[in-house]
Amino acid sequence: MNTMVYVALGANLNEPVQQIQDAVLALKSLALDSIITVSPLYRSVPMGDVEQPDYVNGVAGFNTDLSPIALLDALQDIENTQGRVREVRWGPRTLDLDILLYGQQVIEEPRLTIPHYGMKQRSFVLIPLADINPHLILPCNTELKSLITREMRAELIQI
Ligand code: PH2
Ligand code: MG
Ligand code: MG
Repeated sequence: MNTMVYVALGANLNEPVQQIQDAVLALKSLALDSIITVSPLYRSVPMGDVEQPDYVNGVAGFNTDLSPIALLDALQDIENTQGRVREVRWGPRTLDLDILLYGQQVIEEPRLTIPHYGMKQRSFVLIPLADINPHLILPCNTELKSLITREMRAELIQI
């Protein structure tokens, strides 16, 4: 069965824009007919208390026949291939690929929480997600656009 999924893209080390572009190519291999939609990329100030470089963030959407866990494994493979080292929680990284939405499914498993637990508060997720699907309704029945504030828009700089 094919399901529309949305994946958050983040990077803030080793040429982040290039990291995201490489990740997009790798994601194509997971997508039905290699078709993926990628939002504009944004520069964003790091969220959290760790001192680190600014992030490049975006969102990709595609149809896939991978199960949620198989998708998670595939995303972690791509992160590892691009030199991700798991050190500090919320620390700097060459590449972060987070599953935001898997169709309209709600999943609460030890390895996987979908929708992504922080997405409703994060400008660098909501805005690029709305760029590629302005009419999206979240599984909780909230309209995506209604979560985006003026302050959030002011936080991001489109690259
Ligand atoms: N990801 C984090 C921690 N902080 N800040 C920004 N701006 N963008 C991110 O993608 C991000 C973050 C952990 O995943
Ligand atoms: Mg992650
Ligand atoms: Mg993350």
